Amino acid sequence: MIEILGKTPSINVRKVLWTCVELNLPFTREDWGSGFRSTQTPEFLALNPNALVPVIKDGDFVLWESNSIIRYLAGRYGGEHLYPADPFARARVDQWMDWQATDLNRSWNYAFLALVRQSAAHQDAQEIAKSIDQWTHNMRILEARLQETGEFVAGASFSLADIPVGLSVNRWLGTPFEKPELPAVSAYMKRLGERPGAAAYANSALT
Ligand SMILES: N[C@@H](CCC(=O)N[C@@H](CS)C(=O)NCC(=O)O)C(=O)O
Repeated sequence: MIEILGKTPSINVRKVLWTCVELNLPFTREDWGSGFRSTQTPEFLALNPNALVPVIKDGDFVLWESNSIIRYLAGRYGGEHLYPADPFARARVDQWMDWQATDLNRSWNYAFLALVRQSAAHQDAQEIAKSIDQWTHNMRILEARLQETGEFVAGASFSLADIPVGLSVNRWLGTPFEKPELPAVSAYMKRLGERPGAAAYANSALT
């Protein structure tokens, strides 16, 4: 049984939870991270020296970094339909997963901490506006991509990349500021919402 360490408000933890649902993989989960058990304890740091969630234990095998974890789970537990072996198809999935973890994630950071987490250290109006601009720019890139595929981010079928990207769209929708119409993104979220993993972990109760 896979053990997941991490709280559900964490988007990175929810990547792992949603992947388990897609793979029909049983798991247990413990609440770790700010607001729950501290990741700064020697016990947790021995598992992940970065003091970040998620961490998984699969028997004696311990792994951190959410995207590495979901690639591992797909690779070990029959997820070739989510993470194809063909190098071209796999590279396209990796491209969008890495884009989410770097450019997209970086762009929302300030606005999300200010407007959703209400962080006192993130209340500079100019920085909020800059973050919203960059986030919107990236969401327009996603809109163009989804108009092109008409289905999912890596192509015609659902893939591992739709998990981080879908969770990110959910975060976009759940962060309160004026947003442009992005019709292909809206249709994409409806499509994803039909999946039990998305219904559980990419919904309006969780940003
Ligand atoms: N690159 C890491 C980032 C993990 C991360 O930033 N986790 C946050 C929660 S989303 C965290 O653990 N924050 C510290 C805490 O909650 O104590 C990954 O993708 O797994």
